[in-house]
Amino acid sequence: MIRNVAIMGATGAVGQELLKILEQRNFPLQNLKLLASERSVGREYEFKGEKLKVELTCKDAFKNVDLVLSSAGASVSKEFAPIAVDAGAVVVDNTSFFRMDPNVPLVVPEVNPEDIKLHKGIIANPNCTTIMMVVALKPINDLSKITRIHVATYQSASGAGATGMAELKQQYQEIVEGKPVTVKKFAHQLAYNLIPHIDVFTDNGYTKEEMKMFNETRKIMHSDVRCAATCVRVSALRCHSEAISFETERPLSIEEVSNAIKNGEGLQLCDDVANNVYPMPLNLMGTDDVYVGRIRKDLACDNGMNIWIVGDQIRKGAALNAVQIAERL
Ligand code: A2P
Ligand code: 11C
Repeated sequence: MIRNVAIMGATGAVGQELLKILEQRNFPLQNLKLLASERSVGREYEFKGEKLKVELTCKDAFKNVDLVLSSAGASVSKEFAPIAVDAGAVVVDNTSFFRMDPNVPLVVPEVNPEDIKLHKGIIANPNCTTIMMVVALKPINDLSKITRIHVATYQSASGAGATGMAELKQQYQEIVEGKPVTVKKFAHQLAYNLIPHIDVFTDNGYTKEEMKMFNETRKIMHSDVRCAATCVRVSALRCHSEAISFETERPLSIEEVSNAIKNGEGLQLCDDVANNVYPMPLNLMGTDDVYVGRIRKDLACDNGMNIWIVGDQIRKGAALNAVQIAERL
């Protein structure tokens, strides 16, 4: 029985969304604890009309906590998730640290909810771009096995957290005021730009973000599908977008794919090009589903289709997915 819940990283972009979602979905909890670094201790946030003070993330913070929703970065999870589990809590972890650990289930409730029960204290929440992609591909894979995926992502500043969004806003302000542009969080100026570089580069020339899409997709879908990704940071503020090309074992029609999306869990079909209707980040901030449009045959590949998806990655790509896992616990 979950009574006492802690949000680790409560002051961050995902932490703040967790607070909202727990309230919006009336998550059945008795006590909520907000944890962050010493920088934020004492800061107050409202939850269900009550003011809660941020406390320090430390060893003793997890006494009597039943559930930890954690989003404070990989090194914080590495240190504190095992401590929380030893104290008796289940940890739903938003960071990349435990995702590929064979003892840790990696879960998207629309795709592999059955894996939740395999947990030994920690359940990992996948990377946002992977979550959105597998939610969209699940009902298509049920029609015919997907054998190959090429994806290009268009990831907003919010993927880099609250400080990423603040930096993008500051850069536009500085440009308007004719001041030198501050670049701290991203490798280059993001305003007016695209940066084909998210997370660090690995030995094969792909970034870690791109390899997350390869490895996490296989683990979640229980599939040997291969996914080649190019992950790009764009100057949208919030909501990630993805251009996905996939190949299936048998050819699918546009109608079959559209119907699968229309009836799929956590999905909205948004595909009416005659009226310029397709998903866009600007319209979808704060929404819960993954929106799918531009469904068409791949002209360069037999059995191939192309789709365009957009989702609010702070919600479905992170906080909402974590709360949905907790609800199923
Ligand atoms: P704080 O605000 O006190 O720095 P985001 O991903 O939006 O940048 O948010 C990161 C979250 O992780 C924030 O809540 C941040 O708290 C928290 N955090 C960062 N470093 C630590 C740390 N060393 N110990 C605990 N919490 C941390
Ligand atoms: C981004 N996807 O958009 C990243 C943020 O592995 O949880 C989340 C990184 C992760 O920058």
